[in-house]
Formats: sequence, structure tokens, C-alpha cells
Amino acid sequence: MSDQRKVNEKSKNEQLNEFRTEDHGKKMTTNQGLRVSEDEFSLKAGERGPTLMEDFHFREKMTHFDHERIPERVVHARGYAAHGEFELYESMKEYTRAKFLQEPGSKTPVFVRFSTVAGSKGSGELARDVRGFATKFYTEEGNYDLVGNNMPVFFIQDAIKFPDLVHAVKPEPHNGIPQAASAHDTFWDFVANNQESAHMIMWHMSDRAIPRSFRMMEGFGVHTFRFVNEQGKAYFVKFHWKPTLGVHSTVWDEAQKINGKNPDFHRADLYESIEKGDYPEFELGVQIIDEADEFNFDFDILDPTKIWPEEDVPVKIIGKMTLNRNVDNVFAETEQVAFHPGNVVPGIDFTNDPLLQGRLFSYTDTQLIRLGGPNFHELPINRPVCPFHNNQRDGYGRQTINRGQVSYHNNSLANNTPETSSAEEGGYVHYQEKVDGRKIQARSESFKDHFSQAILFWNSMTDAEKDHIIQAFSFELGKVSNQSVQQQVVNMFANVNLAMAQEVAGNIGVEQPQQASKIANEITKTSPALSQENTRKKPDTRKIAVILGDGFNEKDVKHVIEGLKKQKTEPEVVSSKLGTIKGKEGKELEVDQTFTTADPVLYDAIYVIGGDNLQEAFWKNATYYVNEAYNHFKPIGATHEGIKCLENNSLSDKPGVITDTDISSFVSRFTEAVSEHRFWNR
Ligand code: HDE
Repeated sequence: MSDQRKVNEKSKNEQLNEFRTEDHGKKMTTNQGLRVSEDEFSLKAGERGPTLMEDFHFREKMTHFDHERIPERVVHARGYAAHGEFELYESMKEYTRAKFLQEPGSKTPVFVRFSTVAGSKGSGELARDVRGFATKFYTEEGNYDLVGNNMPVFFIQDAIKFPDLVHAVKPEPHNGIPQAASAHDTFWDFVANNQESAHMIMWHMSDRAIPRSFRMMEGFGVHTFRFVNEQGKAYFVKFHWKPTLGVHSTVWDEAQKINGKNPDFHRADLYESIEKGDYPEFELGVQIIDEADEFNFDFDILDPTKIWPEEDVPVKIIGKMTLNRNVDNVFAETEQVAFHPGNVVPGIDFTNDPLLQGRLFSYTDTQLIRLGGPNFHELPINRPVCPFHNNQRDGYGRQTINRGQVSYHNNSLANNTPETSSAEEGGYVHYQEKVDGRKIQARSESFKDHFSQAILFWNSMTDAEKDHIIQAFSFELGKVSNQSVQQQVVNMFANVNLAMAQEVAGNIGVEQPQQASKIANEITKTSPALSQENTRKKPDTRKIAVILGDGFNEKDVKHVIEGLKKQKTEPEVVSSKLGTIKGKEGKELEVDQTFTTADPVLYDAIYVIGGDNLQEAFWKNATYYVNEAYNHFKPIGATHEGIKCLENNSLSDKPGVITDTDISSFVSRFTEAVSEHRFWNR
């Protein structure tokens, strides 16, 4: 590892340290540094008199408060972020000159923000929505931002339609309803009248739109980018993040309930896992296509509504990102971070994907209003770790004190510095793609197939996943009040699968389409990588509610809890009251949650054990827990008195329900069920 890289590993954190401040244990002062003698009572003319203007501390405190909000992001307002590092496994020298992708083992500090798209800053995190997955790499050549989503395609093909899409999905303007939801007339009216959205809608109706955790989502750069190597040769590239825990989701009923029980579910999950040292990990993968093969696919590789099926263009895993540090201050870091797909480094370039091209304009533009001027790059979280020098000056909130007389180029007074760099010196040189065309406002013919890959997606789903898609369509369209819109959408999706469209039509009471599209019958291809059923499955960090009360069997409970922890699951004792419960032999055990502070939707699995002589109310709560878990297809385990509880609810002997009188075999059988995550065959 080069010395420069070793420095870089820590440098972002060290850089942030210069801005950190600790108020704890300090004397209170004004922003001018004056010690404050009174912070409870404003200065008044007499004890019952009016407050005086000259009370500068009151004025400063109130003015700052009055101005402490900034506009939320126009999309992706609800987000949560963490710091980490990216370690390269394999040199990409053959394909790109990007320095952070050269030396295996080299590490680059990163900052990642996950988000929902449609909802406001305070909305529930389990909305059916796309998730943003934005990564800032603080490289020695400047910041590189990979501003992606958890779905590999997008709703539209041209950025000029983005304001329309967003207006359609946001709360309807005449009544401000609904918040953080696509289940309303304007969104589906947009879909039916903009059929390029078909493929993305299949993802949006799938389980991908209701992830179990930010730690269990894939990330995608979506667009086709370019890698350019030292010799100037270019390749087309798509970026993927693959979570080492696999890709996992909730079910819709559960997601809606989580939004009520814990609207911070995803951020709390991320924050707590980092605090516990269960660092979220994502491997970086690239799909690479040689320039010579640009036209060798049955879709246009620049079309952002298309994937490159992984079975056709394999994903090469080149490194791993580990998120290992929470922010110190959510506003300063998570809120003020400014991502931009145009932040690139030498060796990474753009393509003519018209969605990408438009994004290159939008991000700086939106930061200018959101962060109040052109100096947002100086905010600690946005500063590159390498020095920056140019002739840009002034503006609101400028912090840099540029010394010297000269702020223009060319000049002689400063020896024509700051000077530009050649490519050899690390200067960014745009890839010299030959472009030739008439100015025209049109869409390429090669972008006009909207259904083939929507069909590929449908074909690749398991029966359970297909069922979830049908249920999602039925819910979303069931919430649409305009029957013509409902009918248009159902007719549109008959182009993907007739039986699916007919079932949805039946569920929402509109006419069943009769005509399957020709291609729907012709396309039989599947892409196994699209199904979440083929993902990694592990018990790690799965939360288990251990339902326990007074009179429990100490030895066995200890054995099970320790056994579950050994398998890296996270058991929590749930009982009627907080405090401690007493075992048969008088030993006490701390209760983590009560039946009411927690809820079965907040756990991945339930283990009922109970205790001797428990009240009916205890078993009533336990019954609610196991039934909810059962309805959400989650693993359920029972031993001791818990077995009776399952029998009373006719749940024993069902798939994913483990009962055992032998405590040792129980632990291994139950852990196996927990690793399975969900039992769709109930
Ligand atoms: Fe964005 N997008 N976007 N987007 N986007 C923003 O920038 C935009 C698109 C994505 O955590 C905004 O700073 C246009 C695709 C993420 O801070 C804004 C188009 C993808 C985030 C903007 C798209 C994304 C944003 C709002 C159509 C996946 C959150 C606030 C051409 C590849 C970043 C902001 C964060 C945020 C514009 C489409 C990802 C308005 C015009 C496709 C993850 O500039």
C-alpha cells in the first residue's frame, strides 16, 4: 500500500475531527464567545414587564432557532447515513485508471446515505418505494460519487420527464394526500400514460420495494458508465453493490404495521448494527462490456430501463465496503451531504444515457437552493481529502481564505497558477467519444421496447414472489379512485402477463383484459439473479423475540439464548412487564421489551417458552405474537409451555414452526429455520 493511501484511510475522519466540538462540561457562551450568565429569563423592564430588544442573548438564541431548518431534498428527503471504508480486492487497471481501483488491499474512506424517494423527511421508512443508495468515495484524486438506487432500472428514459414523474408520485397537490405512497391516482395515471415505466413498475411492485433492512439491499448505479484505462481505451460499465447478508424483504402487511410501530425501523437497524459492531458490508461488482460489443444485445445498453442480465454479462466482484462508524451529528453530516453523479475521477466517465445526462445538471442545481449557495463543497462532510485550488471565489458562507492577489486564469502575476494538469499528471480528460448528429428532440428507436425485460423479471420470480406482485398491484390500484386509470394500468400489464393482469383486474373490479401480447408468450427467458429466493441466507443479526414469563426453566432458557447468540442471532426477552422475571429456581432474568413496547412485526422470528403459572393475559399476548409471525411467514419456535400455546392455536406442525422437547436439537433446528427467513408454503 502506498504511503498516500495509508494516510487516506484515516484522513477523512481526521479532517472531520478539525470541525468536531464537544459542548459537554463547558461554560455556555454566545456565538461571539461571551460567557452567558442567564439562559432561563429574558431581559425585561420589571419582573412582569415587556422583554427588551437589547437582550442580545435572547435575540441570538431565537434568531438561530428561527433559521435552523433548510429545505428538505425534493426527492430522497428521508435518509440515513454512515461512514465506512472501501477495500479493493482486485486491480481494475486493465479497465480504468481510477487510482482507488488500482492496488488490491487499498482502502478508501466512504460515506453512504440510504433513503426512500417519495416521502417527506419525517415519513415512515417502510413505504413501498425505491431506496436511494448513494456512496461518496473520498479518493486521493477527489470525491467520486456513486449515486445509485436499490433497483437497477428507472421509471423513465429521459431526465426531462423527471419532474413529471415526481409530481405524479408526490402527495396530490389539491389535498396533500397521500404521504410517502404511490397508491394513488396521479402516480398510476402517469404509469399508464408513460409505458417506459413498465419494467421499473415490476420492481416497484416486487418485494424489493419493502426491504427488511438497508443492510440487506442491493445497490445499482443504474446507468451505463464508462471505464477508461491508462491507454485511453474505454469500456461500458454498470456498478452493483451486493450485501453480504443477502437481499431480504418484509411483507406488505408487516411493512405497513412497522411504519406505525417504529417509523424509524430502517435507520435504527443501521445505527444499532454499527454500534454493536455488526458492520454492514456490501461487495462492489462491475459488469463490463467492450465498446466493440455495444450493439450486440437485444436491448440498447444505454437505456436506463434495461438491465444487463447477470447470466449474460457476469458481475465481477472487485471489492468490499464496510460501514463502521455512525455520524456524530445527523444534520451536519447526513443532511448536509451533497451527492452528485457528476463527481467523477479520472478513469470513470459518462455515456449518452439521456437520464444520466440530465442528472448531471440537476444535482448541483438542487444543492444550490438546499444548501444555500455555491460553497457547499466546503462543508466538512463534502470536502475532498485532497487539497483543492481554483479561481472560484466568494458567495454565501465562504470559509476558505484564499490568499494572494490573483483569482483568474491566465495570469502572469501568479506564474499562471493554479495550473492545469495533463492526463499523465492526473488531470481529468473527458473521453473523446465521437458524436455526430442533428439537433433533435426525439427518442431512439432502440429505446422503444418497454415490455421484454418486464416479462423477463416476471418470468424470473418464484410463485410466492409473483403472488406478492399481484397483491401489490391489487393494493395500489385498489387505492386508485378513477376507474379509467385502473383499467388502463391493467391493460398495460397484460403486455407483461395476461393471467397476472386478469387476476389484478378481478381483485379491483375492472374488466379483465383478454388479449395477451405476442411477446409475453414468446419470451421464456429467466434471470435467476433477479429472484430473492436465490440470495444468501444467514441467521446473522436476525432478531428473535423470546417470549418468557415467571417460572421459566433457567437451565434450558440459558442454553437456548446462549445457543442462539452463538449463531449470531439477536434474542430479546419479551414479557408482560419491564424489570426482571423469576425462574423456577428463583434466578432472575432481565426483560428487554414488553408485549406493548415491542411488536411481532419488529422481529424476524418468535420463540415461545413461557413459564409456570402464567396469567391468561400473558398467553393472550403470546398468541398475538405467534399468529402475527405466522401470517408474515416467519419462523416460530416453541419449547416447554410454549408448545401448548402453539397447539392451542393449531400452529404446531406447520412449515417453519419448530417445537421440540430436546433443547439441544431445538437450538440447531430453530436456527436453521431462522436462516430460512420466511416460509412461503404456509
Ligand atoms: Fe436522483 N436526485 N434524480 N436519481 N437521486 C436527487 O439531488 C434526479 C435518479 C438518487 O442521499 C436530488 O441532492 C433527476 C436515478 C439518490 O442525498 C435531485 C433524475 C437514481 C438521491 C435528483 C434522477 C437517482 C437522489 C434531490 C432523472 C439512481 C439521494 C436531492 C434524470 C441511479 C442522494 C439531491 C442523497 C437525489 C435528481 C433519477 C439516485 C433533485 C433529475 C436514476 C440516491 O438532484
